[in-house]
Amino acid sequence: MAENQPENAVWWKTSTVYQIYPRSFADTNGDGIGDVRGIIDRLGYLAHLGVDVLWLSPIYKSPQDDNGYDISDYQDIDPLFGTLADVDELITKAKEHNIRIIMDLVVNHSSDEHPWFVESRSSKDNPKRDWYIWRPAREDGSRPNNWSSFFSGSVWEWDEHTQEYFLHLFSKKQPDLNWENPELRRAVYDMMNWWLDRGVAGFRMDVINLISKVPGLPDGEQEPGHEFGNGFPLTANGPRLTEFLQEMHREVFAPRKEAFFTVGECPGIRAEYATEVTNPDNAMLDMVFQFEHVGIDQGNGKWDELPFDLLKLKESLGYWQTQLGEAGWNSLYWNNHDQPRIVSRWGNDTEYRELSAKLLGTVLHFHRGTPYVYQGEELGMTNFPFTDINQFQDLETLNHYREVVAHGGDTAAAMNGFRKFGRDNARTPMQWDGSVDAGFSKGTPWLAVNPNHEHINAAQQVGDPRSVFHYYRRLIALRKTDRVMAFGDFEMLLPSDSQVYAFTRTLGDEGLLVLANWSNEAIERTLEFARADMVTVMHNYEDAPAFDSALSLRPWEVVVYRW
Ligand code: ISL
Ligand code: CA
Repeated sequence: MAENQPENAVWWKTSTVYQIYPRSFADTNGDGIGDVRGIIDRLGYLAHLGVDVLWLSPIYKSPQDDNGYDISDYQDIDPLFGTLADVDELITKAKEHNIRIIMDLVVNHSSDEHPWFVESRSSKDNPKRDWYIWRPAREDGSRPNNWSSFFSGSVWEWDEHTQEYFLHLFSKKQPDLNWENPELRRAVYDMMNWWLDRGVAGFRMDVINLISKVPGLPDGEQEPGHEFGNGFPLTANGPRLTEFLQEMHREVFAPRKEAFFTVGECPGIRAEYATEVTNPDNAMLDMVFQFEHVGIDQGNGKWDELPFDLLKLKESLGYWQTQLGEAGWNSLYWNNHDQPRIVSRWGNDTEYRELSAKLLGTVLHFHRGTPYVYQGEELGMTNFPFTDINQFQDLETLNHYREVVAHGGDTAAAMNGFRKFGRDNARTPMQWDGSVDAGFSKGTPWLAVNPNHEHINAAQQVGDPRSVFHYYRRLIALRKTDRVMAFGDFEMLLPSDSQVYAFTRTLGDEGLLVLANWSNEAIERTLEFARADMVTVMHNYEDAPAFDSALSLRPWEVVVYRW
C-alpha cells in the first residue's frame, strides 16, 4: 500500500465523496431546476450525513445539450444555476462544515457554442482551427472514418462553411478538443489553476482517458449489417495519455501545497494501466473511475440486459482490489448520474428495499478505496417507473429511440432497456420530503419526481435512527476513524458462492469480516473461519447475530465483525 505518502497528502483516503447533480438537487427560485443556492441551503444535511467532499456535476455556462457536459465558458456559471459569487459562497460555507468542493472538468470536448469552437470553425487558417479535430472527406466523399458516436450516429459532422468534418465522440454539440495542440493544453491548465486559486479542492475529470486520440484515426471494427464501426476501443487510453496527465500534474498540481485530489473518469481502462495512473510515483491522477463492474449486466451495448451474476461482480471487484492494492488506489461506486439506481439494479427495490440498500452500502464501503455516494443513494432511492418515451429527457435515450424507430427496430425492447439502464433514472429530483414535488421545487420540476417520494424521503429518514440515511452516516463516520476499513488488505472469501458476498480486511493483527446474503432467501453455510474474539460492528437487521462459523443469514442480511 502507498503508505510512503505523507499523511497530509492522503486525506482523501479516509474521506467519502458525495456527488451532486445540481440540476436535480434543490431548486430555490421555482424554475424547476436545482441551483447553487439550493446546495448552500442543504449544507447542514450534507454535514449531518458526514461527507467530506462534494463533487458537483457541471454548472458552467452551457447550452445544456447534455445537461452541462457541453461547456461554452469554463470560467463562468450558467445563470440557470446561479453566479460565480454563489459558488464562492458555497466554497466558503462548505469549508465551515469541513467540506471541500471539487468541480467536474470536461475537457475532452467543449460546447460548439464555446468561443474557441466558434473561432475554430470560422476559417481554415484561424489560429484556433487546430484546437479541434478537423478532417476533409475521404477521396470518395465519405466521412473520415466509420466511428459511431456514444450518443448514436457518426462522430463526424460536416461543416458547410469550411467544407470539412469535425470530430465529436459525444453529441454534435460537443466537438472534441485537440490535445495534440500545446496552446490548447496551456489554456486548459490555466483554467484549472484559476479554479484551484478560487478554492476548489480538485477535479473529477470527464472521460479523461479519451483525450489522446489514436494516430491516423483508423476505422474501427464494424459488425456485418451495422452502419458504423466501433472506434472506442481504439481511441480510449491513447498513446500520449500518460504524457498529457503528467504534464497536467506538473503544470497544475505539483506546485501546490494545499490539499486537493483528482479522479479521472476512464471508461475502458484496464486494471494494469489504472494501477500505473494512480501510483503516486507516476504523478498522474489520485484515482480513476473504472467501468468494469457496472458493465457485468450489459451484453452487446449498454441497452442489452444480461441477468445479474454475483460471481461476475465478485470476480471483477475482487480483481481491482488486488490489482490496485499495492501501489494505486480505487474509487468505489455503485451510482452516478449515468447509472441506474443500485437498489433497483442489483438489490430488491420492493419487499427488501431498505435491507438491500444497507447491504449494498456496507459491501461497497468496506472495500479499500474512496467511496462515492450519489445524491439519494443514502435514502435508497429507486429507478423511476417510466412507461412512455415522452417521460425521458436524456439525449442518449432520445437519440437511441429515434435510431431504433428509423431502422424499424423493436421499440418495446428499447423501452425495456431505457427503464432498466436509462440515465434519467438517476436524474429524477432529490426526494427531500413527502410533499408535492418532494420539496425539491416550488415550480414544475424539469424531470418528474418519483411518486414513491411519499414514503422514501430525507425528512422521514433523518428522523428515524433505523433508516438507510443513518446507516450511511455510520459507514461514512467509521471510515474516518477505522484504519482497518481505510487501509486494510482485502481478501475475498467464498469466491464461488453465487449468493454470499464475503471478505476480510486485515491490518496488523486487527481485522474486519463482512458477510452479506445477496438474495431474497435465507441461507446457511459453513465458514472455514473461526475466532473467539469477534465483535459486531455493523448489521442491517434489528438483532445482530453473534459470530458463528455455522453461518445463517436472513434475506439481504449483512453483518460486519471485528477482531
Ligand atoms: O453513460 C454512459 C453509458 O451510457 C457512458 O458511456 C458515458 O457516456 C461515459 O461514461 C462518459 O460520461 C461522461 O461524459 C459524457 C456525459 O454525457 C456523461 O454524463 C459523463 O459522465 C459526455 O460528456
Ligand atoms: Ca432554480
